[in-house]
Amino acid sequence: MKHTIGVAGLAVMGENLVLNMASKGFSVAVYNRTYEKTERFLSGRAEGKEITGFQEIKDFVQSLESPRKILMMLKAGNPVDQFIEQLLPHLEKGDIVIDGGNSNYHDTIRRQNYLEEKGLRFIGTGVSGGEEGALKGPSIMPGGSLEAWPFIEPVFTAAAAKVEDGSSCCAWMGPGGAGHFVKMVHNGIEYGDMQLICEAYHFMKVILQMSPDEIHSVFVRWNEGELSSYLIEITADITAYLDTDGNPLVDKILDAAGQKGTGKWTVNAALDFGVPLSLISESVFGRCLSSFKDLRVAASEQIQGKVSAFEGNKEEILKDLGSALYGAKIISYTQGFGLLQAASEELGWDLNYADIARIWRGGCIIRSVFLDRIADAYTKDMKLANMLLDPYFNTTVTGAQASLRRVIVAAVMAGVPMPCHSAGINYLDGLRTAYLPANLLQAQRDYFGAHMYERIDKARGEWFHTNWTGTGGDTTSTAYSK
Ligand code: NBP
Repeated sequence: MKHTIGVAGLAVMGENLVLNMASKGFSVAVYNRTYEKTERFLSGRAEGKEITGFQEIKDFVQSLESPRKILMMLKAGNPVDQFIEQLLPHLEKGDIVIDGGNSNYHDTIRRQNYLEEKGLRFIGTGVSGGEEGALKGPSIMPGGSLEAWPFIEPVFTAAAAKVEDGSSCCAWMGPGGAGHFVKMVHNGIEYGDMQLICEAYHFMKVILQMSPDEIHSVFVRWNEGELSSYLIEITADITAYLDTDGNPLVDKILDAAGQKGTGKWTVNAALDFGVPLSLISESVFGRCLSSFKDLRVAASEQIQGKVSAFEGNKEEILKDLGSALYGAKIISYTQGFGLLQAASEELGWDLNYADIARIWRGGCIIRSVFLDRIADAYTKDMKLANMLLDPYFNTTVTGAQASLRRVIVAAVMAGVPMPCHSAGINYLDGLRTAYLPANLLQAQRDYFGAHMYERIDKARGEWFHTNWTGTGGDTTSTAYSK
């Protein structure tokens, strides 16, 4: 009997996805570069299940039903290219190679073209949910060769998380790198959500000087309302977790954040597509700044600044903090979906934003009740120019504005950084401002570089140059709008 699907790469994600697919009734062939890991898996967690291991790539490939479906769960980057080369001699036309790792979408576009030239089909898919998601049901975001999708769909939709209405957290994203791009933006949004939560925690701990128990209770309460989400839930758990000496473990963890790169890619993409992604960018830079621990310790001793406790009404500012967090979260998702929109339009992906919000409701790290609101907004208006123009988000952000301002003012006065909340209000104020001082900026550009400007009393697209000093010539530069 041939196997339905083959999985290459038996680290934490691969192993758990294999067990997940086997539990849904699919027979799975497995391969890992280091064979001892395959043996350990077969005699351990895979024992007694419809899972067969292979030491040779050739045997692994030949054990699969046609067209062959091979899911790579490998370290992103060169290992994926190397493994594709090792697979190629054993594949036949029509076979389907799937990359389920966190690959860069540019690599995915390149790999799809490369494999399609050889008559093969390629899918680049985002898989989110970490170890537990992979085992119990992740959110799956496939894209690439559309003709391959019907062969993969039954396995992926069965393995993906299911939400309350029974729908699967897996949907076809689009051609080329669409799946990995959506996963990348998911991770960027995750960075933003995490930093926003950390800023709220910092505010409670340092400005309001709340005890670990009090902070824990706030996260528990937040998880029962509109902020309810996996990340708030785990934060509640983390803040209650005690070390062996009975003190909160979180207080003993070094404040230097790590990162694997998908946040940085998201920010790079925002720059490439020319869309503001300031909140998520601040979350990436926040991790960078945190990692300069020694420098910060030295600077904390050398640069004087105010860090003081809050003197106003604690109950009220705590209520503001919850509203501010929700408002800033809405702004972060607005920017994230703005990036998806820009990429989709420029690369012709035709992304379905409502589907994206729906498949993020379960399985993945950013899962939350709030995503239903985004799905509703884009279902009502697929061409929504900006999420904040949707009536629900408009009303909610307008309602949260005052809280967001009060919280940021309190943080600035206390000398405690809230870069993501601040980026949020600045974006909002920029967006809802019909006039920005770019008139002066255009004048400066024209002054030193003859870059020309448009005038408010003339039609758009008509360009003017002024000889500001009287000594310049008439030659102008090209007008750039991005
Ligand atoms: P890792 O990212 O740690 O990758 C380890 C796997 O890659 C092992 O099976 C290893 O084989 C294999 N590998 C390497 Br390294 N170089 C190879 C090569 N040249 N040829 C063949 N195989 C090679 O595993 P992971 O944490 O399970 O993640 C898998 C993918 O899923 C990654 O792209 C990751 O970014 C993504 N992802 C991870 C998570 C998570 O929470 N961990 C969540 C979502 C997505 P070996 O055993 O022989 O060394």
